[in-house]
Amino acid sequence: MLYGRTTLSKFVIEQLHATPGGSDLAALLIDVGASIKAISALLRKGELGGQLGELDSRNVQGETQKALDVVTNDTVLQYCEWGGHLAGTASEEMERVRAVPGPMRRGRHLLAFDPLDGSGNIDLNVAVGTIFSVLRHGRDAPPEEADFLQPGVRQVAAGYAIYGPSTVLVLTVGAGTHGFTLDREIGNFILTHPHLRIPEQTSEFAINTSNERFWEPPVLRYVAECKAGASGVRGRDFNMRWIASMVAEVHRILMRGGVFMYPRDSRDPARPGRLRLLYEASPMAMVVEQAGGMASTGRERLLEVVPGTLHQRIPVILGSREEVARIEDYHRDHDEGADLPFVSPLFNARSLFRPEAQA
Ligand code: FBP
Repeated sequence: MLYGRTTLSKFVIEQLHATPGGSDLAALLIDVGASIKAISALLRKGELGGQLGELDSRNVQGETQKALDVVTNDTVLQYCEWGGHLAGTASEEMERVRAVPGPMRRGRHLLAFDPLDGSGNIDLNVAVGTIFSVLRHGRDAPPEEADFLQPGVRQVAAGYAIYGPSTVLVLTVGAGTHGFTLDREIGNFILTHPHLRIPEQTSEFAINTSNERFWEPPVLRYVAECKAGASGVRGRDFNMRWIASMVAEVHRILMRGGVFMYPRDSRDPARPGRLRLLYEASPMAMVVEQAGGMASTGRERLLEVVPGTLHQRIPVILGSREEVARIEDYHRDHDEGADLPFVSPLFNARSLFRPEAQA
């Protein structure tokens, strides 16, 4: 089979050889691929690997760290720092930016990553993933936090790996989104899903409805319409999914369409969203846009948001283009006060939106 013969290495070398800095980026992505193979091998052992369970430590977000959060973070560093292509790294598990330590050679790229997204699922044997984003480092000095604070449109590569029944690496270098399946027997990622396209329409949505009382009216309006299905304004039934692993949600959307929301909520005013901009939202937004989908905060294109801090959180709405555009319209209606006829029934008849919950 033709596609079975294109390895990740061949693909990135062919895609990037003619672009400035392309060989370095290709070499870095091959190292990222190697780290993903190592993580995949580790995760497959499950309980037998002796690495499951929680640690006493917390990460910078105050979340309890799993042993595997730390091990997988170290794995990415070990595989990617030595090659001379990276200037520094930032990760969910590291409070500060880490410049590539001497005597290793320092390169011109920055890698931001979440080594084990959905790690709450790891003990349950449910799919988890690694998310990564590559930016350029434009100066000779070791990188600092400010060097990472670039909007997602400046990413030169982004992607994720999903560790499920098979391990799949999904990658974009700005020319479409492509999926590679790990062939464990030969140890290579093989191009199996070239030019992924997200269907523009969908009847599937993913959101954690236990947060409903904290949502804003535009999200309440959208979800209420989906739930009303064929009996409501959408005139057709919708289906809901929630895996609690963003990688698994995004992967499903790439395979068959859908919309994923972790929207702004009022739980904690200091945290307008749950997901981290630099190493979760931005790379997924690039993957989704390059596959013909759309990624938004509800009020602006995710890829244009300029990060203010390394671990900034952001509302995320992404997936099938027509649905995300619709949800953006609902935010616009709300901000212009044009949605009262739609949200007032939510106040009155169905009690979905309680103003006191928004205070
Ligand atoms: P971690 O990176 O800490 O695992 O958290 C991110 C995440 O797992 C996302 O993948 C997912 O969308 C979300 O948290 C699920 O959170 P919850 O189900 O608690 O709302």
